[in-house]
Amino acid sequence: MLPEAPTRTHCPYCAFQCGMLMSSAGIEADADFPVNRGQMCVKGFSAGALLAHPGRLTTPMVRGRDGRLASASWEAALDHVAERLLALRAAHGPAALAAFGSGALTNEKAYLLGKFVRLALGSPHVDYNGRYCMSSAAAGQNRAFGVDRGLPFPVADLARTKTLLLWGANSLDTMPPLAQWLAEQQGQGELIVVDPRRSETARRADLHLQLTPGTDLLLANGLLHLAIDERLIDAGYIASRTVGFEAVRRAVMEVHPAHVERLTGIAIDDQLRAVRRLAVEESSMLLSGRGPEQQVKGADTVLAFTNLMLALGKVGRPFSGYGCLTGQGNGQGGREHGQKADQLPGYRSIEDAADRAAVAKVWGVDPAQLPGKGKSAVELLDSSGEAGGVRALLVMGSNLAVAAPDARRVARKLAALELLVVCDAFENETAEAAHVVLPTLQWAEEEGTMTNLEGRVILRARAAEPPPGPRSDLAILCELARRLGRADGFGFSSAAEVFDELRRATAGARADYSGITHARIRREQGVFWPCPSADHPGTPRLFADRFAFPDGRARFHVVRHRPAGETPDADYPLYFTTGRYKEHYNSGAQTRRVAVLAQARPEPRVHIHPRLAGRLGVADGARLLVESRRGAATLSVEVTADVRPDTLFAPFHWGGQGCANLLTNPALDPVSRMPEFKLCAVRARPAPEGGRS
Ligand SMILES: Nc1nc2c(c(=O)[nH]1)N[C@H]1C(S)=C(S)[C@@H](COP(=O)(O)OP(=O)(O)OC[C@H]3O[C@@H](n4cnc5c(=O)[nH]c(N)nc54)[C@H](O)[C@@H]3O)O[C@H]1N2
Ligand SMILES: Nc1nc2c(c(=O)[nH]1)N[C@H]1C(S)=C(S)[C@@H](COP(=O)(O)OP(=O)(O)OC[C@H]3O[C@@H](n4cnc5c(=O)[nH]c(N)nc54)[C@H](O)[C@@H]3O)O[C@H]1N2
Ligand code: SF4
Ligand SMILES: [Mo]
Repeated sequence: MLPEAPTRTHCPYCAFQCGMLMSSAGIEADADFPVNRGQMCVKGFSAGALLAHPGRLTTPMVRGRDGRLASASWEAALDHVAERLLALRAAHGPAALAAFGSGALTNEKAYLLGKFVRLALGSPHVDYNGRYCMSSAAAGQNRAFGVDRGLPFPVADLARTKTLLLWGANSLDTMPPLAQWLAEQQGQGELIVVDPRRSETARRADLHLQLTPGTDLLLANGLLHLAIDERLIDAGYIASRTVGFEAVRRAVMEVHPAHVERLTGIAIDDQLRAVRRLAVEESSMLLSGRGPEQQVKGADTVLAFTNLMLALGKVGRPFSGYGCLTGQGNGQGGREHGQKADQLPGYRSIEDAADRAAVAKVWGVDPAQLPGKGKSAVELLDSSGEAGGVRALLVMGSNLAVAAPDARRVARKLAALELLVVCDAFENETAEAAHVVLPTLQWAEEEGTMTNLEGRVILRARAAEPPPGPRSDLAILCELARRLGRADGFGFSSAAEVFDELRRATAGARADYSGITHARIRREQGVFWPCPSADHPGTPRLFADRFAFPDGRARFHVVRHRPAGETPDADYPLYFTTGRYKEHYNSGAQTRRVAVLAQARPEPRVHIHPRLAGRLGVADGARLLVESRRGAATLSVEVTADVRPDTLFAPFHWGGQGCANLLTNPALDPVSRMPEFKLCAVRARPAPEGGRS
């Protein structure tokens, strides 16, 4: 049920968190919200279809002895979950219980999920799908700058930078309203895009560097080499604001431009043009997307970017610096408030005594009661079915069966769980494997705060009447905690109450929200963290004077190119990379159910260069069987010169035979534990007759 008068809220999908007005007349873009300024993409405009969707889950479902999911009352379903959790804990200890959260969750939900796992389950194991998304960028920024806020400046600053380099981000499809800021930027400066594919965004660029997949780190080191050769670096800045340059200088001087040209495929002239543009006097920015980050060397690649921008003296200067374009709706806040295996709210560390003490005090427990660090997402799931591994998993806001790497293995791991509980508004592919499915409210039906890609904390207001049946994730966690004998600390009756506790738990921490209130968010169109007190203005721009290390200086790190987890060879001669369509969102659990989006993009297609298509003997629309060492997918062919002749591309928004993650490599970055979604080796041939997706 939608209100008659328009209500201001925000989109359910990506980190741009467009402001929208909802009313019974439909959804309109909010012209006053300063990030999207009256624009939205087709996903946001059509999001209302999710609320009244006939396929929506309305009652809890419990799998019976006959193996089928059948409707159950809330009482019965919650009792059943609690009994099973208690029994598994008694038999195998608390570490057999775990939860898997999401960057789609509000700050309040992410916070409460972390608290639930540590106190009500008593387990160290909580992680979330941001591990698949932001972990490499986060690891890099933390190590270089001492804090990780995706963009250390507002989106509006992009329009005013002289050179904007988008590295492996296809923002025109993944954040379409950003186009208005890019158009302004190109009106007075230059846009450079690094992507192995001629994406929509690359098409718009003044310079497109179409590198060999997986060679980003080498190219970034090569650019720094040229910057040093050409005397473009800023010695004064390096001396006064950073530490560790000398070792990096020595390491990158061993990286010869001709070698870089050979491996990356980027001509030295183009390397030179790019680095000269980045070094321009006034201002420049390097922003990365998932292209270079979702690799086994993603965290080091981000450090190669921060090295470059620090050496050029850009970070913290007006309209300049390094940033990453956060992906999920609350991909930023979701990585700050304790649903990560090694983390407590406010970016506190679960391994730091002072941080543990601060949070334990707010939670009213002894710090010794807080478990230690848990397993990261892929490892957590991998431990299912193994001795000492996870036996019960509560999933809130992720469709692992489609979105996690090596989907066949994921299916086996989900099947090996003794208890899989999925909280979702829809029966997604992961819910199909669940023992219990709990129907949840959707974005516009409940209030909560989100932190957008700029670090701006916003309020997603309730704009629609909740239907009878589904419940809020917050209520589900509180109800389960009570049944697990932990009512204390879980007596919340609104998101606002949870937010109040979150504010206290983050006071004095790196991501300090203590000065942020709902009233301020409404009045100020969002408040940027850190915001340590009610009279603090918030912090739209970081690093102008200092970095978040005790000495205030940024860190250089020596990072070296290394091969991908898997590279093409005689058996699997092609690169396979994955990404997104404008019309679909992530695992597609939501957008595949929206008619206009499903009609616009009914299926995944594998993009293939005309030369390769000719060699394989497939034409547009034919079906191609793509195989990796882990599995096979059958996809319909889209012949396009936008991909390299050595590379296939497919979106990952579908399950079934066309699921891109049947092919991907679960190899992990050693630091960020990010899987290598952007790169594996495959072979391809026309699908045998009858091959369908
Ligand atoms: N329409 C739409 N928008 C979305 C989403 C969505 O699913 N659909 N999801 C949201 C989320 S969660 C995220 S994380 C963001 C992601 O936003 P982006 O990072 O923009 O999205 P991707 O398409 O995953 O990857 C970007 C580009 O990386 C390129 N790439 C592949 N391999 C390499 C490589 O080796 N090096 C380099 N440099 N580039 C490479 C791909 O060709 C692709 O064009 O989008 C958000 N917005
Ligand atoms: N091959 C390949 N795989 C990838 C990627 C890639 O580029 N290539 N990208 C990775 C990235 S960046 C990401 S972010 C992941 C995303 O992939 P997933 O983790 O699967 O995330 P989504 O598809 O966004 O959402 C999953 C579910 O959350 C539900 N949901 C939304 N909001 C809420 C809420 O408030 N509460 C509850 N309980 N449920 C909610 C939705 O209905 C949906 O069913 O995929 C990763 N997988
Ligand atoms: S999906 Fe992202 S860009 Fe599109 S309307 Fe929603 S918030 Fe805006
Ligand atoms: Mo993401």
